[in-house]
Amino acid sequence: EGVNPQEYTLIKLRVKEIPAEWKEQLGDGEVYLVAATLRPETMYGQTNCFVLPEGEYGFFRTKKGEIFVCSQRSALNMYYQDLMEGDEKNGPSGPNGPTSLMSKTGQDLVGLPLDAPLCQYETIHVLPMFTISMSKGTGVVTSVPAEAPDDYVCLRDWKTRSNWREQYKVKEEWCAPDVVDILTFEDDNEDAGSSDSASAPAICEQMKIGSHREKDKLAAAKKDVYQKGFYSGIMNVGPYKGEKVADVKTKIRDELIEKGEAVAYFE
Ligand code: A2H
Repeated sequence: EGVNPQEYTLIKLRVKEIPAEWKEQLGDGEVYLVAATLRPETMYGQTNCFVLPEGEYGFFRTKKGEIFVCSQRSALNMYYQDLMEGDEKNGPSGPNGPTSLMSKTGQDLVGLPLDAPLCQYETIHVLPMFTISMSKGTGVVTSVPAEAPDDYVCLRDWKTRSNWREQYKVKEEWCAPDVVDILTFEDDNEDAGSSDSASAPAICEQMKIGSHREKDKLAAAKKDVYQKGFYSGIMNVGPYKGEKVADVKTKIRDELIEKGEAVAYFE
């Protein structure tokens, strides 16, 4: 952890149907998987959500009475950032931190139906991603395949690999959403057919990335897509259609937070 904290936006993905056997331990309150992102302006392009199958996820009560699903480590950060309920007793070693109502593995979360803010799909589902780090963000990643190479290749893996689907109990319909093209680019010209030449799918196909486990290739693709998206991207959906990403990114983040659909989070 460096000297300068990184600010993320936590996107609240509401669980639309809570398994009956969880309800007793959870009690009242909406349950949200919370995904850390650096690109809140891309949330129009969400197609699914990712968790680490062997990762451990806690269910933590927030100060507003909601339940956040995330890593223990991020819940402790949220506690210090005054977002979480916790054990108020201050022992000699300080507060004991947030208490988890329940704990599940990522695999247990696979398939949950979610309602995601700004998303063009009414319901999206939780899928596994093998490259998630439990020591970054919340351990939950929301998937925007148009702009994030990892997300594009991982979703493509689940769409195309029936043996993986079988092994991880992933239903084909959960991987069905198509990429939503949320940005266009200043240097696009229609007849050249280059409208998505800067997007993650085009770059991943060009680089022949074979699966989402190819970390080095994905790191290179990511750099490329991010720079183009931020510096020459123009919104192609939503109320800011036609405006530059650089001009609306903060506005879109602030509106999500104001509506209670996201929170600021530092680490
Ligand atoms: B980003 P940085 Cl559209 N493990 O959000 C792996 N990846 C994680 C993670 C974890 N524990 N937590 C967050 N992330 C992802 C959107 C997005 C992101 C777009 C384009 C690029 C992009 C939609 N996914 O990130 O290491 C999240 O994906 C490119 C780096 O802190 C988060 O933002 O820089 C980003 O990585 C944070 O990565």
